[in-house]
Amino acid sequence: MDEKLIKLNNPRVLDVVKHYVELCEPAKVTVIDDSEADAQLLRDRALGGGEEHKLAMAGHTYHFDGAQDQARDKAHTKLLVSKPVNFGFETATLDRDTGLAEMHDLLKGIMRGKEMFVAFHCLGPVNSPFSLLALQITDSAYVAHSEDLLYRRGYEAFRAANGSDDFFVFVHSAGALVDGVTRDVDKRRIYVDLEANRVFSINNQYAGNSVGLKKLAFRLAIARAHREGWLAEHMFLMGAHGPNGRITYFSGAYPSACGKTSTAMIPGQSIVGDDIIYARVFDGELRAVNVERGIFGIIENVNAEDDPEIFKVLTSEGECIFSNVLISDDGVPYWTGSNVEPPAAGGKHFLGHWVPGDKDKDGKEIPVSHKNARYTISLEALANRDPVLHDPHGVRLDAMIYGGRDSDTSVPVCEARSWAHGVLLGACVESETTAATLGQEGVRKHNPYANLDFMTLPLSKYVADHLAMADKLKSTPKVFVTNYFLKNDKGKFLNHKLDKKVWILWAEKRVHGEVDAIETPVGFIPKYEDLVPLFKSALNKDYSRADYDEQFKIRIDGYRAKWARMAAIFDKIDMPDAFKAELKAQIDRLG
Ligand code: SPV
Ligand code: MN
Repeated sequence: MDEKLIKLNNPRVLDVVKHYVELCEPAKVTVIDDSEADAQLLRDRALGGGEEHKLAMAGHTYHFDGAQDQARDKAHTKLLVSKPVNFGFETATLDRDTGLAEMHDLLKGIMRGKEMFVAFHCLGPVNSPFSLLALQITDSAYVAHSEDLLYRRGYEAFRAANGSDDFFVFVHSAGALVDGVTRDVDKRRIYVDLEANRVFSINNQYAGNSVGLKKLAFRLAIARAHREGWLAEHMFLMGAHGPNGRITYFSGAYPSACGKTSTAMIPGQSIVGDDIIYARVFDGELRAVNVERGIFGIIENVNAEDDPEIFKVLTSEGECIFSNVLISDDGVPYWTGSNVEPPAAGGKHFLGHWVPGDKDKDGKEIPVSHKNARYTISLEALANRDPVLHDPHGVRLDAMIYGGRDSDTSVPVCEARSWAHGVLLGACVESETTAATLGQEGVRKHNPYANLDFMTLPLSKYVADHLAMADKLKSTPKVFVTNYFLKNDKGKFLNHKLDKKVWILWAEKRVHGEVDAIETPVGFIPKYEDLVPLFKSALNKDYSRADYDEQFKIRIDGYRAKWARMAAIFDKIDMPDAFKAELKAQIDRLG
């Protein structure tokens, strides 16, 4: 038995590891502790095993997921349930016994000839009342390496937990590899076993499927938070910098392609995290931490002008894993929207060799990188990282934002009338499909709290937990909704990308009661005269009355249509009475 395992003095850890060693039959088992030597071992193994390759820049590597493994596999991610559950929305479930039996068969011998890594992590800062422990078993050094960049090391935290059996378990296998890429994606399965706080994930590498600590742990955490009276949210966490050095912490939930990372990265502000938070009440205050310590971010459109901080990290020495981008013959990564021309000779692409102008079988041009191509970096690398990142007490959350994508109705920023109204607005987040996704453009997708893909609770319970926060808090955070995508009738955006800085700084002032607002049926909107000085100081722009009128007019017909859509959805779900009353009041006000 491995000495590092024995030292943990944890019977459950020993049982779990023994069980999966016997079942998966790896050729070798390597236990990872918090040492730099073990982190280096993972980097070396990822390179040696062909899952990652070196790039020209020191510390940079690249990884390809297979052509069929480029995004989260919703259809094969299933919640194991012992009896049918009415979630109030579509979610894939599977009878627990059936799922466990199937998984047992699939795991049998899956690691033959491979090395099994056993790694320990802490979700949230170490030595923190927010944090949870997680044990990852995987045969993918790429997964273990990614987790080392994205999560805090937790071997010592496990030791300190003194034999506690309270930890999440993730069992992953990339399955058979060809050229470092999963072969049997048709047998990809991700089974979430809420009852045992564990998740199985096999025959995949894309981090949204494979990295247990990310969206797999998040699903377990949502259910756990409900049981224990706290919140696990699909939210960024950032410090908005107000007057005289004041920092006000905002969290925000946005469906993908709605501006989440760019809001967390607004110039002049500070980032704590870009994806997942845990929030708890202490002494009547809602406080939050970033569960992660890195970013697994979409690389498309990251360029020197729009994302200068991230672009700098991606083009400087230091640890960074690029996935599914173009790799030139001289080991330089290229991606769509970087404002850097790929070489005429092309290079290696996740689909094979690629040269500019290559077309797919339908005659469509193949882009430089996959639209979900990613970078994996540590937050430490970012110059705008907030120093509170590892504070075990977290930060006081003063505001929450729900961001949608709507071309024709919603104003750029609007403050909810109350906490309960904010809970309603979060439940009614919608995002229009963009040209970048398959299918028709401009179709509105309802995505409550930007959390639909990860919800492991009936929506009614999740909403009830949010409503109940009002009774536990001395004062509730202010809630805002944003829409960066309003267009005029000629299809032109009404706002510049950087305008979001003004909306956030306005919201920051609202939190502190420093600016007034206009009450409308849908919430409070900014006054023109308060935005003018913010546009000037933040962006050095003269903001015109005509622009304001166009952006902030209340498009009653569009709003009525939105709330009719919402009423139709929520009529079919058994929601809490307070929620139904809020929804009715919203519709009545618009009437
Ligand atoms: C998201 O899709 O919300 C992400 C990336 O943050 S993934 O890891 O795929 O979930
Ligand atoms: Mn996410």
